[in-house]
Amino acid sequence: MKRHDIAAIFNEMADLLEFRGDNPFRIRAYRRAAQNLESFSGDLEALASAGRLQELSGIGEDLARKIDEYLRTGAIVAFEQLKRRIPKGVFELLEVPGVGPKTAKLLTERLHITTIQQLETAAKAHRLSRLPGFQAKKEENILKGIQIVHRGRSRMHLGIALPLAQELLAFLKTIPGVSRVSTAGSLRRMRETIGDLDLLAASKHPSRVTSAFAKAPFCARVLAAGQTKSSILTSEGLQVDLRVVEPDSFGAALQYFTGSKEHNVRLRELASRQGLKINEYGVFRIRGGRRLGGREEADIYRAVGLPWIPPELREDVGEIDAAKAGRLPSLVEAEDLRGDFHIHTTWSDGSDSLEAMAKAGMSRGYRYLAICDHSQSLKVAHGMSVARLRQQMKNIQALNERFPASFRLLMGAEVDILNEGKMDYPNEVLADLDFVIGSVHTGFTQAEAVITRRIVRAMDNPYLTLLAHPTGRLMGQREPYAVNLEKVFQAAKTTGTAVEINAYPRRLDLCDTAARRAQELGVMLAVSTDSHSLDQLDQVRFGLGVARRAWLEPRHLLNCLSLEQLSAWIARKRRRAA
Ligand code: DGT
Ligand code: CA
Ligand code: CA
Ligand code: ZN
Repeated sequence: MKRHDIAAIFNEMADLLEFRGDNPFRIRAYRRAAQNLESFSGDLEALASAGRLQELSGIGEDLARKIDEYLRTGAIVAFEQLKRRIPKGVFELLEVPGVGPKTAKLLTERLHITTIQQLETAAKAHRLSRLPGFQAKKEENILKGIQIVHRGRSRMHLGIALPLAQELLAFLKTIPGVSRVSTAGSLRRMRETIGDLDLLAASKHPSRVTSAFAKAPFCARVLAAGQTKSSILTSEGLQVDLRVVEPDSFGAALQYFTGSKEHNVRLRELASRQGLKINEYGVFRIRGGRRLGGREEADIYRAVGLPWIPPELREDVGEIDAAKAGRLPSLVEAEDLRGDFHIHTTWSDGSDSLEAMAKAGMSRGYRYLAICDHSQSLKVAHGMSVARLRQQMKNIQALNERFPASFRLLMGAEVDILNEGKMDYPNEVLADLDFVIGSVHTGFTQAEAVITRRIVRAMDNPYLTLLAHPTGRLMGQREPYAVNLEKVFQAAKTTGTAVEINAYPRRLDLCDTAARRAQELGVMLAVSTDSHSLDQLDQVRFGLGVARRAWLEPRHLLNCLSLEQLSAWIARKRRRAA
């Protein structure tokens, strides 16, 4: 949990430095370090006490010292000093999308606005538009941003909630007498955001578990404490509901508290038509009350004549009918993935080298990684000139000669889709690449017809293999652009272009329902991580969650293909266009 705290501090330092007009490189270094800390899955304290913090990507001597300081003292003096030099209200204002450090300065100095509430009132009264350099449009955007803050505060995205859940489960397992633990609720169903976190433990001595839980270091506030139930708030502001049940009812409770509520209602209807009753203790005959099971989740489904249904499908979206008909999908699993396509390195805005990324890919058991750094026009992300791209391709070829035959780096690029669908590299350059991603990184406010045509035209390019983050949304920060996905999917199908499920937890783009629709239309999909450091390869699990919620099987995903099948798939589009 400490790494979340430190990441939050680094992000805040970046904002405050920006507010003060500090060196942009220094600001970026803090942001990158924060990102890397968020995705780091190892033991930070162990690394610190071994004096090895600098092995983390993006962490140099200075940042390592600050992390160390936080771990030892619970604070970073430089941060405290910086904060004291900034007016108080700025912190809250900076949370609003559309309010950057410069705007925050104007708002505090000219209008003495120091809360989001005051900002909302002022914007509604059009007092912002009287500020120098302010347009009505900007005022509108700030109001939209305030809405996002309100929404974003109520639910937490999986990228934060899932690692937190794992830490809490690990804690529960250490309590004597706990025989089984699991997540439940929306997190177990891998929804993209979590309202509260539901946890389940089996023990014959429930009150020992609930009281240990309420005294745990991560517990910031106890909301409700009972013998078998406990609700707490963590320091991250996440509410956690823990239930402790008899080992013999663990399966029934897990089924009940995993939900969704709608799925459970359906299942109970089905049960009652068969003279059965399901509750959190088990499944029972209504007549006579005989208990048919409840230790395992599958007992519940079996009693009503169904196979076990994976949690990701339990949304009352046809899963019970599919189960009845024996037509549940064989959902894609982590082991089915043979590679990742969306990988950044130090050649653009990533923080690890080609070789480090390749090794991380190999150690995950991948067969290939497509290196896709940014293209020339994306200057803020150090997009590569054609000459640099060619140089990188040479380096990749040289590395491949040294790697075992079971693993290949693919020469790729994440190429900006410019206006009117023009690609940011000429075709003769694209033709020399193994793998081409196309992305929209500019013009997010274009009208639906304009941005849709732009993307559809890009897909006509024979070298474009994968359309990345198709809607551009960033949860809590940026709404999707106005693209018409239905038209994009049709074009993807006819041109033979794959569409990405970007696994970056703030993106998850496509989302579950859109990905399911794409699959229904026969579009090939890919789960890729958009990794900017080697730890982020792990974020594939969030994309896998989306893929499973979209009912995807291995055959629907480009990165479940062998290298040979993948090359053939890419070649087919190129040939068709020739
Ligand atoms: P969330 O927390 O908003 O992300 O969504 P969930 O699905 O985790 O909802 P939550 O935490 O309110 O409840 C967890 C599970 O407990 C829910 O998925 C199903 C079960 N549950 C809660 N309330 C009810 C209810 O009134 N009826 C039924 N059948 N199940 C319920
Ligand atoms: Ca919940
Ligand atoms: Ca709950
Ligand atoms: Zn990218």
